Amino acid sequence: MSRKMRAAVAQLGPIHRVDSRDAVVRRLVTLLREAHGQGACFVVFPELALTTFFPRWWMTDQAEIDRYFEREMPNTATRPLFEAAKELGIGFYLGYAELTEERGEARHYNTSILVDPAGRIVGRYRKIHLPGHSEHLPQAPFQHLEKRYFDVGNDGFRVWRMMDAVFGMCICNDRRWPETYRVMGLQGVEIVALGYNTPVENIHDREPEHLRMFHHLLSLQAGAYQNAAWVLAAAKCGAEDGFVMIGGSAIVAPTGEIAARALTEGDEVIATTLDLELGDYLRRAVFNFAKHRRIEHYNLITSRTGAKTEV
Ligand code: CDT
Repeated sequence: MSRKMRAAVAQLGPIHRVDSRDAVVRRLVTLLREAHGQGACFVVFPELALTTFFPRWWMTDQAEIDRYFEREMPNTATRPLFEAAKELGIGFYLGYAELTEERGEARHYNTSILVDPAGRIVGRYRKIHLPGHSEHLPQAPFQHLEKRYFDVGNDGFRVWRMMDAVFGMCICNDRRWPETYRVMGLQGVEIVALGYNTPVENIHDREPEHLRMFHHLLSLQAGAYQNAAWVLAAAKCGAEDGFVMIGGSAIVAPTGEIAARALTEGDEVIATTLDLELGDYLRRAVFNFAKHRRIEHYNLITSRTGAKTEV
């Protein structure tokens, strides 16, 4: 039986520090309507889609930091997005900064949610591979303070069944790590949704700019192919207060081929029809995990974090 689903990725251009949540949500609703107009029943928005990419700014006042976080979801600002989704019958993935309490202590997560076409939150993911640093780097052109502002996610890499397909989620830097996709692949993931904010410049090690886009697409394509899944990746991009991030939002097929790709560095919707059978065929033909994986040789993957040369 052929299983097809039309899905979209909604790329966001820059969000500046002065931009209000209400203004951003109006943009998200416009993109959601456009995705629906293109026939999509699911749309992916970026990481931290409600604010500027604030980890680039050094801040010491916790109240100032917390202004970038959401204490509940939906809330007053985001409710119009949930209502529009319900009205149109379209599901979505949304990234945002989550402030919650665990055992009486404040916790800060870089979070994404999976929302069904009735506007209900059916899944939550908290970013696990937090990049960057926690100390102030005054000489750097900008900061990348995810390790300072966020706790490491504590929900693992899970999957959810929605609209007769198996969905997984990850966020930005997670897409570079093969373990991210494989843990979901082992749970039969068919569609991996992810959002990202990737600066054009790598502040840790100078590298040619073209490699930023190359490594982004390489990661998506390898993750998709090796796990026979569709990968839907949404950028927040362009120059936020002068700090430029890559575009390149893409929909990648389980074959590893790019099925659709954004052309701009602004608000843009791309859509394609996902043939879920394509994943089924690859899971039978090449990546039949049960038949070919050799877990007795994979122990180091979970017992060792850093590389160590012993010869
Ligand atoms: N947001 C995010 O995770 N960005 C990282 C930048 C890495 S360079 C410190 C990324 O992997 O794109």
